[in-house]
This record gives sequence, structure tokens and C-alpha cells, in this order.
Amino acid sequence: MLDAFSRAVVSADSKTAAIGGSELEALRGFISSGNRRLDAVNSIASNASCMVSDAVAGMICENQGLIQAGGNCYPNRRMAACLRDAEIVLRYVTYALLAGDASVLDDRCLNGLKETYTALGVPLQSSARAVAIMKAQATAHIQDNPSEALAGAKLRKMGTPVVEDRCASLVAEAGSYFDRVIGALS
Ligand SMILES: CCC1=C(C)/C(=C/C2=NC(=C\c3[nH]c(/C=C4\NC(=O)[C@H](C)[C@H]4CC)c(C)c3CCC(=O)O)/C(CCC(=O)O)=C2C)NC1=O
Repeated sequence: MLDAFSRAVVSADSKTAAIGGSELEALRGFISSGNRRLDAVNSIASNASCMVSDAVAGMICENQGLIQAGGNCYPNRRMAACLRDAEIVLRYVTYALLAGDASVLDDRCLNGLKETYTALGVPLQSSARAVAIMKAQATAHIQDNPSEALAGAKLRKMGTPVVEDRCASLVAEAGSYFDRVIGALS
């Protein structure tokens, strides 16, 4: 498992090189936006249970066969496994966002997941849909800009100071981790 710092070391070492200017520049950026990163992680982690239940509910609304006999969220045992899995994925995405590196997500969550799902008959497309909904939610939470139309009575703002670009690079980075999950399942 690597983070932004250990990744720079591994990559320099593989070239038998000293840590160079561009790597230091990237790490400087990582440090200087550190508080934003922590806020972004917190905005996901502290809304996780709402995000998970909403994403799985949305996935089921769009495909109600999932909760009928023969569907992979039926009976309750499978529904519970599905909610648990969505929570696991979201948790590892927050770890990756905290570390600034995808390796924890790859090694501890995604490694072998597609094979497990295929063996158990867990539908990959539906799983990817739930992850895509969580990606959209995470974008809104990192930007602290959830819409009334989509969040309704559950709308919750973190009240973090809004910077001009609404943390565009952290939004993109978090999005890349969700895309990684979707990629691993397709
Ligand atoms: C730490 C990393 C980690 C992951 C990621 C993980 C996933 C994981 N999900 C599983 C099952 C499952 N996963 C789902 C998930 C779903 N079904 C659907 O229809 C939806 C599309 C989807 C939810 C979004 C279901 C229903 C099962 C149970 C399948 C079965 O037993 O028939 C299983 C098989 C064992 C079990 O049931 O507990 C594993 C190993 N376990 C881990 O330790």
C-alpha cells in the first residue's frame, strides 16, 4: 500500500534517481492542499451511510428485478451483502483519496472482486451503476454543493469554506477512484 510520498520514493528508486524537482513540486501541491483533502475525505466519510443507501436504492429503482425472487438483492441476506459491499467500496475510495494513491483500493478491495462477483452471480453492471451514483454524490459532497432536487429532505451541507474552483482537482481525483472501481468490474 502506497501514498503520495511512498509512491514518489518507489518511482524514483525504480529509476535509481534522486527525488527530482517535478516530484517535489507535486508533493508540495499535495501538502499545500492538505486541508482541502481532509475536508473532502470527511465530506464523504461522514455522509457514507446516506450515500450507500441512496445509491443502492437508486440502482434498485432503475432495475426492480434485483429485489424479486431470482434477483441478486433478494432475499434480505443478499440485500444486506449488497449494502455492505457498497459501503466497503466507498470506504476504500476514501482511503485512496486520503493517501492520494489508488494502491490501497486496488490491493485490498478490487483485487479479485470481479471474479468473486462473477462466481456468485452478482450483476456487474448494476454494481457499476451503484458506484456511479456514489461518484455523483461524492462530487456534490466534496464541492459542498448537494442539490435540493436530488437530496430533498436529507440535504446536508458541511459548511466548509468554498474555494473558487470548488476543489476541482480533488473532485477529479475522487472521480478517478470511482472510475477505477467501475473499470475493475467491467
Ligand atoms: C474488503 C474487500 C471486500 C469486498 C469488496 C468483498 C465483497 C464480497 N461481496 C460478496 C457477496 C455479495 N455481494 C453482493 C452485492 C450486490 N448484489 C447486487 O445485486 C448489487 C448489484 C450488489 C450491491 C451493489 C451480494 C448480493 C452478495 C452475496 C451473493 C450471494 O451470496 O449470493 C462476497 C462473497 C462473500 C459474502 O457474501 O460475504 C464478497 C467477498 N468482500 C471483501 O472482503
